[in-house]
Amino acid sequence: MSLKLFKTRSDAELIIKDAAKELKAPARRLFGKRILSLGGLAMLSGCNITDDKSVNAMLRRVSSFNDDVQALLFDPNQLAPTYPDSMITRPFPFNAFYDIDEVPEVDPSTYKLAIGGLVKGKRVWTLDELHAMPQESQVTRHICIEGWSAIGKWGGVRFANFLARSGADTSAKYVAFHCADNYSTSIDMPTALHAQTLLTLTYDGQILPPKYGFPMKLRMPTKLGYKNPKHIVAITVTNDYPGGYWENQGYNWFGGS
Ligand SMILES: Nc1nc2c(c(=O)[nH]1)N[C@H]1C(S)=C(S)[C@@H](COP(=O)(O)O)O[C@H]1N2
Ligand SMILES: [Mo]
Repeated sequence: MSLKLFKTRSDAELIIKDAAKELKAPARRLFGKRILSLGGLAMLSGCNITDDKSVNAMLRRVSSFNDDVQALLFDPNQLAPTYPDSMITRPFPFNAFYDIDEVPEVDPSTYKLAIGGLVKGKRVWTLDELHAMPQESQVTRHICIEGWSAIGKWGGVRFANFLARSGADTSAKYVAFHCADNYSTSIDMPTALHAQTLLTLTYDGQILPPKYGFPMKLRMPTKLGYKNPKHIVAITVTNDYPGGYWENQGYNWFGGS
């Protein structure tokens, strides 16, 4: 089985277009209880999905699926596409489980990021400490299963570095996130350690604005939008399945793209 996902930009664009169409259909009808990402399907089937017909054929062919298989197929060395600054979507869309006028206001002077669970090192971080760590930025595509995608530029600390400095047990299964708006999600450790997984503090070169998740958003171009938590206040390293806000309502836990 080969991974031919997002081989070219036009592939990716078609996949996104098709994802918008297919994933609006009731998930139950297509796959039983779980919503699948088309990326996951492509990985499972080894299909090169380039048009509506092949996507539909693939959807028909793949009838069962689970997170373990998807996690197994995740290639930690596979990089998501990056784009030039000129392709950034302006304005970048806002999305949350509430309207934009309800975005939480986090006070930077009192804010602290807690990390707990299977960690032996530093457990509380201030924003200044995070800004003092090596920073990198990337221009990547954010894909929301509600049927839109957009290219944005995020900058911050490589999450693998942050976990190392926190003394996290990287043999643990999960990393869970709790957010200032009570949102939550969780990811597998290989994704947490992926080179493009960033604990971002900036958007387009500026401090992350409230609507995009101030003070921080975990940005993973290998994951669908709902797996990318904004306004993170607490991180837990654990072997107990943590679930998440949308995951507990039936969204696919792996949520890869
Ligand atoms: N804290 C928090 N994080 C969240 C969400 C949310 O409602 N609350 N929504 C998720 C979803 S579904 C998407 S598509 C993206 C939207 O991020 P954006 O507003 O930067 O576009 O945030 C994700 N992270
Ligand atoms: Mo989303």
